Amino acid sequence: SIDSSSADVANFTWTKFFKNMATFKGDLSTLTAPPFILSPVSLTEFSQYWSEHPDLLLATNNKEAQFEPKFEGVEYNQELNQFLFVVRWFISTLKSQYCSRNESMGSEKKPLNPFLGEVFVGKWEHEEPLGTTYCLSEQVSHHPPVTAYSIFNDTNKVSLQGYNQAKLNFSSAMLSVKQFGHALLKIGETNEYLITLPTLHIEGLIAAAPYVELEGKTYIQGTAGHFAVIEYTGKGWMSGKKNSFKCKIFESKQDHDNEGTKPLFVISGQWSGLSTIYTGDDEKKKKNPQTFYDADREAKDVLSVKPIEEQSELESRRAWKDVAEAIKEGDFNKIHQTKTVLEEKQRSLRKQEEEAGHKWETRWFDLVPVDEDHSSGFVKLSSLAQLSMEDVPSGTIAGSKNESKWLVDDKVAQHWRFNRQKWDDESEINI
Ligand code: CLR
Repeated sequence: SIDSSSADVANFTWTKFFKNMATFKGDLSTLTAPPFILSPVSLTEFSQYWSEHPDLLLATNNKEAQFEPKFEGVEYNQELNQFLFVVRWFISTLKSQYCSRNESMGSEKKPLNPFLGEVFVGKWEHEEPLGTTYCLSEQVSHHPPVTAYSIFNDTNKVSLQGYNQAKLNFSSAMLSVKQFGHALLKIGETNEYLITLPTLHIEGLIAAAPYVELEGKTYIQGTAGHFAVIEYTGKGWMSGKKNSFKCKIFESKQDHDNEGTKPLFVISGQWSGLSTIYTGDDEKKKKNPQTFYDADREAKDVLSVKPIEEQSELESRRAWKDVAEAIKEGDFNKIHQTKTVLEEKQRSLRKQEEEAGHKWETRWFDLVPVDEDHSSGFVKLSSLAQLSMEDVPSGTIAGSKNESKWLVDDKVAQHWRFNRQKWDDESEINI
């Protein structure tokens, strides 16, 4: 049973928080929340969610592996085979990305807002011959908060890079979150995949038990032409199950646009549970269903991170140690006190920089104007998929009304890109 007096306090602060939210618009830095809804984990850590099933990520570049299930009557080639592995790996990342706080803390919580230059690093060590997969995450901007990441395995020649910025908007008892940024998965020397990030919203706010529900779409576009559209339907109107999605895979974006062309495959189900794959021909009749992915059956592979004592002061868990402890203790004063120490330090650093006349330099990532982005396939892949290259919500269609809403005159879009040389030259942070 719950102590009624503390429940009253909690309810009061939640109600107050909820009322404040009614007019809220902005980002993590301006959102204040009662202590019991604070998480001791910084947003820089969220980058690891892209690879908690590293075996599936690495399978995308296993030339010997044949994608299962295999349907008779479908013509498979190397590219299609790889594309199916990419889609399966992507679906496998969603449970980590959007359900893990509910699993570990009982509800979605407000993450720590990373400071400029905060980093989070770790690795997954595999059995031979797969080598090691590294994860680098860096807070490249504080106002607005932007996190960039790179996850790579040199042995297997698979690398993922991307960045993320969330814009929050409160309306009709719901917190709506637009994601800016994208992910780029590179496999071998020539194959690359552009992955867009879905819109989401936070439900359960009135009941003080928040959780994420995805909406909108994710697009995946490959260099060989393959195109997938994943539609999230939340509490599916068909199945009535939470976290429902439907993914259609086409040979090309043109095939997708052509109403007469059936998809090669249709996958449907729950991304946090079981999903089923059909051929485009069988889908309507629900003939010959085959399991695509079962999120409940795959245990996640936890990233290994150095002990806090061995970490640099820029590393997330070390920098936030006192605050995290205070949050775990639910000690309001201590949270405030420890956070103030961190914030004051940041403020004085910025002031010193200003006085010295230089700006903070990001560590492993560069902000690259679109017309100078020669290191990634972003421009080519965006045009294949007819997606906007501007600084607009992820997955916005090029030339759409939605795109023009976000455009700022004369502003050349810039995106965060991993600079491998900078990492190779790194001497202060090691994994
Ligand atoms: C960050 C990038 C990850 C995917 C992801 C998952 C959950 C999102 C998070 C992103 C951004 C911050 C977020 C969070 C869910 C809740 C939290 C929107 C997009 C907000 C700021 C917390 C609001 C507070 C309520 C819980 C009361 O790859």
